Amino acid sequence: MFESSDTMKMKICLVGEGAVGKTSLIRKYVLDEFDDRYISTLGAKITKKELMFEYPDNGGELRIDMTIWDIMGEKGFRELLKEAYFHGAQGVLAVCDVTRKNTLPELESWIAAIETVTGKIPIRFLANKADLKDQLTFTESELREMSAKYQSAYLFTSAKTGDNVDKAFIEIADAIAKRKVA
Ligand code: G3D
Ligand code: MG
Repeated sequence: MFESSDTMKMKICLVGEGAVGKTSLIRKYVLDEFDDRYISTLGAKITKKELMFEYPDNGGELRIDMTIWDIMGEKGFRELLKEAYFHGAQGVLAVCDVTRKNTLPELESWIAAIETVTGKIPIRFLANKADLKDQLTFTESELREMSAKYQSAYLFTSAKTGDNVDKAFIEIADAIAKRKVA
């Protein structure tokens, strides 16, 4: 049950290989609210977004203060800084690029790194650059298998067209909110 004036803070991390589209997805989602703070020592960029959810069944509205962490793709940094990156993260958007096959299996090591810090948390797999689906290098069933392995779900997204971008952030926020009240 939510009180009508509740605010829930959420930390969401985007992970995945370089150039899969993490930064572009965040920009597309946040639009004008883009916050350019850059923590150079961490190699992570933090953006804030506020959203309101209505849960009629719970008789309430929920304000969500979302903090989105854009993790740079260098693996060397990941091992060194994973505590700093992932501490307190409540959800992951695991991003791969439909035009580069290895970006999907690479997500397993990203998820392993985050889970050693946070334990199990909600994950959504995003197969980005879906506007280039004619260059698809893995099958939808490979994507489905990967997400099933983590009891998760996947979406084809495009930061270019905006396809499923809002949905990705809303779904992960919803999964986090439901998990918190459960
Ligand atoms: P990263 O933050 O994961 O490293 P970026 O990735 O957001 O920097 O994106 C890497 C490149 O992919 C960028 O191109 C960006 O424009 C492109 N890109 C990101 N998302 C999409 C998408 O959905 N569709 C297409 N077609 N391109 C996308 P450049 O050329 O600037 O390097
Ligand atoms: Mg980036």
